[in-house]
Amino acid sequence: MHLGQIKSEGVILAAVFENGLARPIPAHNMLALIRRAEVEKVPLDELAASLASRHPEKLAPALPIHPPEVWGCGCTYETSASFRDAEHGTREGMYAHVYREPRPEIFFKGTARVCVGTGQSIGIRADSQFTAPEPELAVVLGSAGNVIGYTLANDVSAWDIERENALYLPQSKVYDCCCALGPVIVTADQLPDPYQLSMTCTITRGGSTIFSGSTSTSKLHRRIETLIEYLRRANRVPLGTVVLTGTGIIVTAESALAQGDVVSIAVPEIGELTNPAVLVH
Ligand code: DO4
Ligand code: MG
Repeated sequence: MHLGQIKSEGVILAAVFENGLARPIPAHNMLALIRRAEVEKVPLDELAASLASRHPEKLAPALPIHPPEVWGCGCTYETSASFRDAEHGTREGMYAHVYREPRPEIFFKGTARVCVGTGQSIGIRADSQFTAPEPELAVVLGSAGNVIGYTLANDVSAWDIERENALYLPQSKVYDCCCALGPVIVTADQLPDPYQLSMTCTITRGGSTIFSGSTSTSKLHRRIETLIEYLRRANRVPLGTVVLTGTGIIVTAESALAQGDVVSIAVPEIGELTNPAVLVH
């Protein structure tokens, strides 16, 4: 099932998405729906099907969940580790080390405050000259760290700030509109093999494609359950937490995001996450 949220008369509601239409779920946002499914011990898709309106409407998907916490995993694809090491001449090997070691890189990416849904603007820090999209598969967690579903994420990052000094990582990663999620959440039962997904990313500027890249989640160097297990060590993240599993697509410096660029990330089984970029101050 494809679940998400819509905005109706200023109110965010969970919804079931089918054939390009939405069936809103009255009186529940996505967090409330997931919480209720846990409390009542019913499968999320069954609960959603029983509560959803019988009248499909043409409504645009909003941010699919307002996550209490978003965490990012890094250097989970060889391309990301080797690119970052090449960038850091003086700290050669730091990223390759993390790529190889059992403990993954996990960083705090923010809360719902910094998240946007498809169609909404992602941010370019005004003090960054090289901000890049990081297209990633993301998972939504239940209260026991179980995977409820999958969505797409853009871990928008100020790479020049990260490159200047590793201690600046939080500033490169966390700022207004730094995380796009969506368009929908595909429930876990509907995506039995998250390691066989083809992902593409394009950046268009003034209608022309200036970057196009692709990867497959078969190149993800970690098991998703391992990432979750490390995240939850001594850190019981709340229901609805979103975990970004890392980028396998690295954009070129010539394609550094500029105001007005449009980034599209697509996985056929999940949909397309499309966001224009704006400067944030
Ligand atoms: O430390 C760098 C962050 C890495 C990252 O976000 C990624 O590989 O996706
Ligand atoms: Mg990333």
